[in-house]
Amino acid sequence: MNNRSISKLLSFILRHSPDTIQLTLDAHGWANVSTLLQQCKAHGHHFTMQELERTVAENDKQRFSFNEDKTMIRANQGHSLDISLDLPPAIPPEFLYHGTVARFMSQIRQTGLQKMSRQHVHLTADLSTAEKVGSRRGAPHILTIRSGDMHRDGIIFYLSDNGVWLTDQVPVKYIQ
Ligand code: HQG
Repeated sequence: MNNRSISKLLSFILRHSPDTIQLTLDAHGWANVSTLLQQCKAHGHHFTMQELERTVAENDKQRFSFNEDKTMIRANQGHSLDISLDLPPAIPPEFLYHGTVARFMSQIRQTGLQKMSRQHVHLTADLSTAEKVGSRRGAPHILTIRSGDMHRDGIIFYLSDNGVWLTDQVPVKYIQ
């Protein structure tokens, strides 16, 4: 399988639906690598450890991490599954960005940014990433978030292993 197909499959399995291949994740989202390979194969998705290592290493957003001895793997962010990434709270930069689309704006203006089907609201420190995230749904609409003020007001942020800023929600008053 090529990197893109493996990455799409892993995103689905490790973030949303390990059950579809009878895989179990631990409380922090880690899956056993040999069980993953075996269960993927049993469900018609055959790829080797070498292909998996290549996909993880070359992934454009570094979506996945191995543990030290490569016996476990997890998605770095984006879960809808109720797992705890077990990240330490982190101090955000003064401003962060969120890429969305115009059609969501009236609701966002009323209720702020909500995590919707995922475990966190996803924010980014660079505008170009926010533009890419927004473009997945149409013409991107970029929101600037006063994350420094949120932090000083006691709202907790986490930084995923692939550099995505995560928080529970962004109340309207912090959206510029
Ligand atoms: C919107 C990708 C209405 C929000 C990206 C977004 C990211 C609201 C959508 C990661 C709302 C949720 C996550 C509200 C938020 N009312 N709409 N109150 N609050 N929304 O996919 O941030 O490529 O769950 O603006 O790069 O788009 O998969 O979140 O449009 O890092 O690795 O509801 O997914 O990563 O959509 O994307 P998502 P997202 P990967």
